[in-house]
Amino acid sequence: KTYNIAVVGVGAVGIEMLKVLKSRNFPVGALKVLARSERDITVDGQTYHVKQISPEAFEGVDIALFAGTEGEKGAAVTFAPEAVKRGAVVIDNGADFRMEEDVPLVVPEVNPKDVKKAKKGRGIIANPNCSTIQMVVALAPIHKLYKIRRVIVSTYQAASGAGSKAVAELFEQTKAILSGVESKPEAMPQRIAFNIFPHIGGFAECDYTSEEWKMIKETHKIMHTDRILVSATTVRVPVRTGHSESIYIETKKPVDIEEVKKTLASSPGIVVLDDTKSCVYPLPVNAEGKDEVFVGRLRKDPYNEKGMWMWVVADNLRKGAATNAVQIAELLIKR
Ligand code: 2RA
Repeated sequence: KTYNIAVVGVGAVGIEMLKVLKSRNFPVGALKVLARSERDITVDGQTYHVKQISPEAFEGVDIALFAGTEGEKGAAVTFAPEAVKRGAVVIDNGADFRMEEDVPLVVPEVNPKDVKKAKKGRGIIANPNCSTIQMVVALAPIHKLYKIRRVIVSTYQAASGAGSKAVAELFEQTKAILSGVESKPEAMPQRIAFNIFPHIGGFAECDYTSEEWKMIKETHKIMHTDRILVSATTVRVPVRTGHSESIYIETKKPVDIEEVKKTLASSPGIVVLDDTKSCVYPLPVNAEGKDEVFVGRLRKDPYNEKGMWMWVVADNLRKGAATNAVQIAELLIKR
């Protein structure tokens, strides 16, 4: 059996969705690629005809993957209900529906059963924010072992999380500065070349950014508990693709770090890279193009038997966006 798929949006995430559908051999029947304007695009040597989005374009579509644009009231607000009306299930990578009660927010390794709620709800499943996805994949098995009480996380987020224009800015600015020319930020709030800044999204409640609130609220929704006290600082770094996170965890029961390593290594979607003697730990350059979440630098807090650290890296365009969305589609067709 095959399924008719629509991919909406051909920015960094939309392109990755096309690649992931192919690399995971998703049983695609007819494929529609939709965007604001009609054109042809080439991805990995294959040409796709992009049609202009309209309500009628969703006729006959079984699953619509919206690539989503962070922070914008994107195409999903207008067109997701139109797609659902015509019988499709929508998987939306944007932020518009994530916190709505009748829209499940799903990470297949953590809360796969929540996809069921889509039918009774609005026919929409939300894909979480990239920095949340990789964190909860690594937290969930530890929560099962010891019950997590508190999480303190600092992120090191790549330029591609802010879109293709931000990646171009990283490259252009780096070249400009190396040639002695100053260059003003346009796609990002501060200079990114040879710099980092603790500012992702807009500033919101209690002086946390919207990205930091996403890591708190989305974690609670996905893990079905608001008793994990999450506090985040989100930082943009001059990396092309691959978000990294330094995560401190406090648990209810004492931590056995060898047990954590074993459990994470056998958990779905996780690769443990943790051999400090040989300088092995996860790196964004190695995670680029991969679907898994990489975990390393696992260590106990020497001053707290219920405390531990880990370093978590994933490709923000793949597991942080496109791969997670396609995995949700895989869950749907299994049902
Ligand atoms: C970022 N949160 O890295 C984003 C993308 N989803 O800016």
